[in-house]
Amino acid sequence: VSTPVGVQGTLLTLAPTGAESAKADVPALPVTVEEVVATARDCQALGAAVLHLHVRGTDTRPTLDLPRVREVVAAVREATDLVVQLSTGGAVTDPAEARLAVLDAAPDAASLSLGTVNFGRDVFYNPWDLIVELHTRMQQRGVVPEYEVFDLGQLATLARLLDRHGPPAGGHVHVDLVMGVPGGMPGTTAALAACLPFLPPGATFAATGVGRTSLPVMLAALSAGGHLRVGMEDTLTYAPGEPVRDNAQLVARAAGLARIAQRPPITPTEARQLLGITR
Ligand code: KMH
Ligand code: ZN
Repeated sequence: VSTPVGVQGTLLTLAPTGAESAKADVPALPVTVEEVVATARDCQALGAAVLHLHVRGTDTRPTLDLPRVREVVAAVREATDLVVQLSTGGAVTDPAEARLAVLDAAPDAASLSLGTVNFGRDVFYNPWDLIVELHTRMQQRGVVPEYEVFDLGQLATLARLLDRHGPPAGGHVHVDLVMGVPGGMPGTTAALAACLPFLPPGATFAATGVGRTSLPVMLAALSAGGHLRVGMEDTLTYAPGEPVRDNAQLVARAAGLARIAQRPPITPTEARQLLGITR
């Protein structure tokens, strides 16, 4: 596992849409190609460097339909320099084959969830064989994974994966701690600190706190030298009683806190250097 040198700031990943919220319930959620592109462009200007992308169909519902995924990826690439990280997590109901097929859209990067976790009343299903298949296909295609960790034990799975199946494409390990999911680890400073000794040597990490854990997780991650993921996939309330206006509001807050921490947002070019993305 290689350690990136020379990148000092904070990597801001934008997760603008997700697969859980309905457009009818959250009108500000970007779901059309035009909305996703405008969001990506605005948020890059505010400091986002990576786009964690769940695609919606023309009916506004989550889809893994490959032509649609390719269309959205191409539109974002045309309009921004953001690292395009496709979700292979999809929605909790998506079958493994469709989640694997997302890699055919040739993103720069893709998420790779490291274990099965209760997701509210649903189950987000990530058995070992799927984890290995995603890891191996990403190695073969030069797609750089971001390892999604919902619970401490999943870091033990990451260690086993790297030990048995070798380093990821690009050689660098980057982990995203997804905290505060109902069924996963809590979004607290103590839980984040508990994860740190179990990160692979040389790895970098980001964290995101779902719902009301957004701000405490952000502050904990910054204080621990970590990077940040923000967006309406994870957070729909800006402050108690105040709905999020748009994704830009969340990126602006994260960028401001990163500046206060004296690790300002890095550019997409620096993000590629950090993550080992060469394309
Ligand atoms: N939509 C969640 C069930 C990922 O993008 O890789 C899973 C998820 C993780 O969002
Ligand atoms: Zn996601």
